[in-house]
Amino acid sequence: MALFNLGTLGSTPVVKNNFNLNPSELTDVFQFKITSGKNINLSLTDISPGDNADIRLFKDANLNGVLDNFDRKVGLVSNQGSNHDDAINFKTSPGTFFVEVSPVNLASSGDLSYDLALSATEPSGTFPLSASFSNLLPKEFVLGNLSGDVTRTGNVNNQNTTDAYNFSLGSFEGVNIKLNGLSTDADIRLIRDLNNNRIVDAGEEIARSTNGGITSELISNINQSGNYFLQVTEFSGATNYNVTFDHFTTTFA
Ligand SMILES: [Ca+2]
Ligand SMILES: [Ca+2]
Ligand SMILES: [Ca+2]
Ligand SMILES: [Ca+2]
Repeated sequence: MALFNLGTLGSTPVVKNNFNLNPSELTDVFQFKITSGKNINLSLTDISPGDNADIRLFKDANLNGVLDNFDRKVGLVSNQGSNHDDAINFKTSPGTFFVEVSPVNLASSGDLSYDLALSATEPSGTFPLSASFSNLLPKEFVLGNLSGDVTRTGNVNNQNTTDAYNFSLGSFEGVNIKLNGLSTDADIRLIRDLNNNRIVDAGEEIARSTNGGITSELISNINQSGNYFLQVTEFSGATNYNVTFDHFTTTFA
């Protein structure tokens, strides 16, 4: 096991690119602390083809500074198959945490590579009362190029504060995006990751819809071709949701 201590994690993403797992180094553990209540965001991307790694998040529950079997009794896991991205978004109280990256299977080369990004953003529900979106962009739900209307259902809660949908529009295509079916407040934000670093940088937010209560959200008339991420984010507690991508055609490219 390799252990990396990241110190105090804040909202600025910490990026660990091109890290490797292999039979002699099967697990990487990243240790960090947060000093007030935060949303911990983890994004495991660019897993090498043919490989599969998962991420687990544990709190140092017995406060001894070490990841041990006591801490492992409670944790969160993201275990998508193949080399699909893995993501965890956890609203939690202060403490020391451990992120464990471990392989499910190693390709014949026996050498798995991955990128990991971590951030701790301000949670919603406290002042200022604005939505708290993750600044990481895992491809959690891959819709591909939209060619017709798509509706997906999901749930956001304190153990999964954000869902990220990845889609693209071709020439002569557009989309209206609606979030409804809410039982508590949730919000949406649309991103174009122009520098393709899987992090939300200045100027990459296209639109957001952050109505209060259980009012539906709408981002309408998106009509530029390209790749997009839509984030669905908890604002005030657990809720199911329906997100609809209403596809239309345009007369211009
Ligand atoms: Ca411990
Ligand atoms: Ca996985
Ligand atoms: Ca970016
Ligand atoms: Ca809302």
